[in-house]
Amino acid sequence: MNNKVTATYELAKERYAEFGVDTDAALEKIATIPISLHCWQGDDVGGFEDPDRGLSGGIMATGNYPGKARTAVQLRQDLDKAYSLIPGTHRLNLHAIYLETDKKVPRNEIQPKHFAGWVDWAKANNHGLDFNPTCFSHPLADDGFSLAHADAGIRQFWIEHCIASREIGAYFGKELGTPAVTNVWIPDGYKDTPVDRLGPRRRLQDSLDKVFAKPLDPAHNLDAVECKLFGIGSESYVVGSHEFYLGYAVKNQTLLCLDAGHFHPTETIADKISSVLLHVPELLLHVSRGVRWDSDHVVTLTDELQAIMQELVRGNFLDRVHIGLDFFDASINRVAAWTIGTRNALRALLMALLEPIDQLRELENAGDFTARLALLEELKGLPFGAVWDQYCQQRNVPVGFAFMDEIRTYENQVLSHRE
Ligand code: RNT
Ligand code: ZN
Repeated sequence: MNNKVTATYELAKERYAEFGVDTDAALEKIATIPISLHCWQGDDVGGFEDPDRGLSGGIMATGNYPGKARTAVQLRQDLDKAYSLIPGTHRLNLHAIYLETDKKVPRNEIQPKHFAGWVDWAKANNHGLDFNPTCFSHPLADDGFSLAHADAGIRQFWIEHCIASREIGAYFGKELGTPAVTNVWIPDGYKDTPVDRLGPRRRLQDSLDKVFAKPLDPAHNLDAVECKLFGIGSESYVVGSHEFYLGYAVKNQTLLCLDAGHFHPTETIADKISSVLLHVPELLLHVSRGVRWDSDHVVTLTDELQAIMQELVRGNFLDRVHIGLDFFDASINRVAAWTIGTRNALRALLMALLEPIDQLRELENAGDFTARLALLEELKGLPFGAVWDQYCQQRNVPVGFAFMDEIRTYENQVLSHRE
């Protein structure tokens, strides 16, 4: 135990108390909120289905930092390292291409047994699991279409893959006692201006209706759909746009997935949360960071990230929002990328939990917008870092930059020996 951390925390606690904020209560609360780490940061969205197959579908991991995981055992080892550097107990979000098999299994034939290794690991480590069908990086999606494909046979293949994926989600939920969110994202779209924008959307709607036809117990599986504005090679038209999926989710009462990198560069998802939650039961977030054409940079502690977390806390939405991450950077240590991005998501969440929300609301309701502005700005100067350090110390994970020592040791002892 580092006494300086404790002493600094005690002083910080007093400063927050002056604003009526209970820092101990905030630390208790944050410990109950899981973040779903995305498995695909660990191997540049490669998966184990076909090691030689490149990534396609309008997303791209750039960089060739050494030491990426090539097997499920390595990926779990890397994840264990990352979780050991992140305070709290968190989930894992798997993609279908992360199956474990001896011989090649077609995507429309994947089964729970192909993910049993993940379930054993999740049970042993207290992780909930989430899931995603993989409708990209596959010969039958190489022309840029999957569930909205013009060919009925190809559509059927992807429908079957998505149905099989929901069953795997339900298996996770049943085995682990916490529902899996199974999120459908498809790459479908056109590089250049189409003349028929309606046809592919009709086909997607029809495919999704087939995918979701069988009701599954929400205690085991929750369905989500993810919209996007554009991808690489689908710059002019994406079938599953925001309006498409918002409408679909409202009509069918599925979850909507909002990915922070999937909107116009000046458009943020924070403002969408309260609107959408009036019309759908729950939300999935893909916390990410868009940079120019890329929607998947490592999450940093930006104003946008803080605005998202503030909305979740201020609106009392934490019970209805599943927080997932979505970024992939192959140019830096991948375990560090997970650690930095997740710690930032948690830091922003803790900041939001440390707001004197009742006082801010009173000022707003009284029409005192001057004091509302003044208080919001004052809060930015409070000793947040001392509370965060205390949280890390409480949870036995490295305090502050010390986590980089562990990353470097792991790189020397494990990652640098991989080929
Ligand atoms: C792509 C979507 C999607 C993927 C993952 C790998 O733009 O954000 O969520 O990143 O399914
Ligand atoms: Zn996403």
